[in-house]
Amino acid sequence: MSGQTFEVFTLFPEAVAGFLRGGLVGKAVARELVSVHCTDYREFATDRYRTVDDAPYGGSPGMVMKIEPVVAALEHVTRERGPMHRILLTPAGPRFDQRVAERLATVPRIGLLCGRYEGIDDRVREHFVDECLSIGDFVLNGGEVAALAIIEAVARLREGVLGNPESAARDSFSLQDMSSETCPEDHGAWLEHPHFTRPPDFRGLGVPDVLLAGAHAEVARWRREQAWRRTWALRPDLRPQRSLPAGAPVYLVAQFGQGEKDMSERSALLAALAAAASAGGAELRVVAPGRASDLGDVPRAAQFRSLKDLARELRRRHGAAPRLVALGPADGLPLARGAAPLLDLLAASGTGDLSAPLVLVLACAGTGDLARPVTNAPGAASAPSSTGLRGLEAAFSPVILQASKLAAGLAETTPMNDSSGPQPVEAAARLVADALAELKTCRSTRPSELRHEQQ
Ligand code: 6GU
Repeated sequence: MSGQTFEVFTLFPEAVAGFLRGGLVGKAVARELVSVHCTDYREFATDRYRTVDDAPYGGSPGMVMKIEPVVAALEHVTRERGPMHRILLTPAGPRFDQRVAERLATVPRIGLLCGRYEGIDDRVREHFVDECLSIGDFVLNGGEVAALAIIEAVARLREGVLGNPESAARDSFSLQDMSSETCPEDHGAWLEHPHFTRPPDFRGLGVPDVLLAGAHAEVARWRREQAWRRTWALRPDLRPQRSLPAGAPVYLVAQFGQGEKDMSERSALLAALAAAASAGGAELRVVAPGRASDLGDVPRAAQFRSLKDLARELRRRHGAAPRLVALGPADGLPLARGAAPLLDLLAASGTGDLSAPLVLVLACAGTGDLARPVTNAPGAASAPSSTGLRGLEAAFSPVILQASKLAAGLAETTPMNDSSGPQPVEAAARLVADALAELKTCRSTRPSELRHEQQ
């Protein structure tokens, strides 16, 4: 890859050039990986006073940069050093971000036009540039700081500019695979995990043990989880939009224990879940050991005596091991809101195959709430053996065990929490309905994933 050139157009060429002499960009310039030219608009002003601004037509406070010196500067540089991709820096442009930096890193010659005053005569934007960019929702006195930010962000992505090319790939906002190579279409931007270095103790402030122990796989898992937590807590807007493949079957399972259960409560719950399932494109199944008579309108074919029986049936029907996810405020594991954390969990748990049947299990052994958890988290052993998850590894994909472990670890992350304790049936049904509806939208709006559809 040969060098990349930035042509900066500005009224303050010295300030811009001065900054770029320092740091990694300065080194990259010295090594001819990157070159930067600064061109002063003022040199292209033609009157005696070298005027580059004028009062706005229509009247308003402030001055506007004149079109002639700007276009003269552009044309001069184009003649001297060749054409370039022209970018106008303006707070009214689309937002510059890491995706844009990655795109610009592939462009050999980039022109950055800095405005001052109230901006540049708009005919420049309309007829003389290829795109506009802003670096954020705030107003600077001119585009110079924005140009510097863009040069630094773009240049560091060029081969050889950073000492260690891997660090660019691991930065916050870069495309990272949270599912560790198992789910290639599932890239997204995540905030980077935190870093620590010596000393291991500073005024009593320690470093996470897992990093000191240095077991590679454990460190990698911890970092993924940290990136996941941080992104959810600080910038949930950044996380990738995951989706289930269009044809992926989803089952909603109401699981009743052997304990006494108010009949009207039970049928109200079943009705609510049936509505949630059908609205969300899922099929309802019921697991209830030996109480078929209580299950009202639920067809026999949808009733199972145990999760194991259900798993066997689903494997027969779909030819793939179903993945089981327990939903419920279990052992400090709160209800996840919406489909997003669920999908993250599945992806992060290491399954590449999001098209396997997904089984969402609601535990409803109590009366009127979901206090009775179904979970693989420690403590799950207390669930009745016929309906709990023990011994189910053979029937369900082992992925689930990992997913649940991860869920337990991630449960504190604010945005996915509902810490209000056991949910009344209606609230739980509503949460499930929301999650299913979201899953359904994901599935129907992502045609690129149709190839995963089951045959
Ligand atoms: Cl590109 N220019 C100016 N003047 N202000 C900004 C900006 C650019 N991006 C954010 N604020």
